[in-house]
Amino acid sequence: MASRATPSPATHRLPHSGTTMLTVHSPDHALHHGAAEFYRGRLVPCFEMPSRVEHVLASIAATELGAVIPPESFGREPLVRVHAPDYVAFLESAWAEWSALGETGDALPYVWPARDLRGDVPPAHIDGKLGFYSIDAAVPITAGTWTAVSASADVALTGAKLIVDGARSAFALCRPPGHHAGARAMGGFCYLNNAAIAAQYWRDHGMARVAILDVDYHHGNGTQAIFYDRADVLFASLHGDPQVEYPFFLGYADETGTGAGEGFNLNLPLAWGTEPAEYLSALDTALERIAGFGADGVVVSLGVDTFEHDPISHFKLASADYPTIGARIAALGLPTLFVMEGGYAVADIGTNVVNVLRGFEGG
Ligand code: SP5
Ligand code: ZN
Repeated sequence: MASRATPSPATHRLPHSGTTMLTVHSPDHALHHGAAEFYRGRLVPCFEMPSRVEHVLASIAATELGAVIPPESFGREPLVRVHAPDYVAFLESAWAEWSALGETGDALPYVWPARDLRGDVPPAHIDGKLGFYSIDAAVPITAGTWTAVSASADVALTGAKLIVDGARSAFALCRPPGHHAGARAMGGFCYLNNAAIAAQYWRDHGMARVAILDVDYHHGNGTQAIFYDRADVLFASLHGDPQVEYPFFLGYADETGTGAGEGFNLNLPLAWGTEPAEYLSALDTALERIAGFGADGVVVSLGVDTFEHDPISHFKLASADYPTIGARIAALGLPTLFVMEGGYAVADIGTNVVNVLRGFEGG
């Protein structure tokens, strides 16, 4: 019941054959194009830009990866399985409320309910809502943001459904990314948590245990928080040490889960300057934990901001290291959904992503 063509047994296998992995992509991502994010006292151009996706699509087209297909629409229901309904409503109405003020530039927050303030009362005014529902000022809301973020979630859900329907793997080319978005907060270029939405979809469609492997350079604080008290979804992450790296306030090794979720969260923080050998050793630690968990499937939060030339990150992976990551993930032998997260060395993103996927496919 695979939704893709099965190669005939007589088909001669070329060196990169077996690359039947479908990519799910929506052009609606381009409707989200923030101008600026707040960084060190000034507004700087957004690192998270539409051309990222175009580079990945170009690399897919230039290789022997499988077809690119559009997403189905899943509506609101799978979103509110991991996000609070009031947060989803905020994302949907934020631009209309902002533009009603007469503002024409991007919406950004400027005040947050930090310690000693009320964090339990959503304000009525859009200025208050922007802070209430965010962790930072790297999440501009534009006229097309809601269309883009809901399409990005549909991309992840379509990939998840392909696997429920029998595919071994799929690549959800999500944009905007998702792993910094919590149940009720945007942040770090993320609005809806695509990986978490996909993992929950799998739980709701027959998988008893789902693992999420987060290989983005930054800790997936939103994903961790969403599943922190649950034993049915294991979260394992390799990332820049939060003592010196965004998101700073989550991602430490002593965060192991709570309540029923105790023991089902694994953080492997790594120092600035981490070299490939040390990175791959940490990856093996995460993969061993996932193998021991007995997952029915694994969602990979695939950021390639671990690249040595990434403009905002500090690991030392080369393009030639990415096939190894894919191959080691494949060795789990599990249904695998790759969900695009970060990666800002724009011209190299395509090469690095396709290298992971081809490494997974054995190419
Ligand atoms: C999905 C994802 O990878 N989000 C990353 C969010 C990172 N936000 C902090 C950005 C800090 C920008 N640093 C600029 C350094 C310029 N040299
Ligand atoms: Zn990242």
